[in-house]
Amino acid sequence: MHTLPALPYSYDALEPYIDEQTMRLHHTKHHQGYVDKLNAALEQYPDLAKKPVEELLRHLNAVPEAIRTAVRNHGGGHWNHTFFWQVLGQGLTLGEKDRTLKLILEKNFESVEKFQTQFKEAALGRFGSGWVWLVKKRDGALAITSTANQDTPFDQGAPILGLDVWEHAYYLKYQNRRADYIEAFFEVINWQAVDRQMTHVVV
Ligand code: MN3
Repeated sequence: MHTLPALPYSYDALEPYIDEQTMRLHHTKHHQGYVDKLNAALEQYPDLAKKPVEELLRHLNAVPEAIRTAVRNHGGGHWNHTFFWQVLGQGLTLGEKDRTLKLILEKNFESVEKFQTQFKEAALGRFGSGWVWLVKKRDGALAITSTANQDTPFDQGAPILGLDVWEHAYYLKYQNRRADYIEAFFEVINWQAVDRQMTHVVV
């Protein structure tokens, strides 16, 4: 059985950038919903239910067709949100401690500002629901990419940062103003967690 992981901070920890009510609903209703539906899909497949969700998502073609779409959507939803909660946090700016990461961003995007501009463009350009990612490719270079719905970016590289651009992630506070939500996101990135991803991911 897959379970909803606890948030690594309180529901109001990201105020005023991401509001408490959105975080509470997002975690206890949306993320919980993906976990429940993933478990329901796997109920008749005890061998698959034992595997880490990432393994199922990386080998979707090996998942029986009867539950493949459910695993893709709800398993993807579970993995994506679990990852998303980890890369959020306050007071963890891209400062001296993350100098290496800053240099890596500068090497790949010229400057942190240009990285943010490109990331924002990708987030605004994702039509409908989906995610925007910073991924580390096999050659070690970083790239910004986006996926529809709850699809994961594993085929494009190892995700080291992600942003949920589904309306449920921002509508209560920002309504149709996705751009404002993206700007707010830049204020609550846990750069130490991103740095950890960068150092430890296996592409
Ligand atoms: Mn979401």
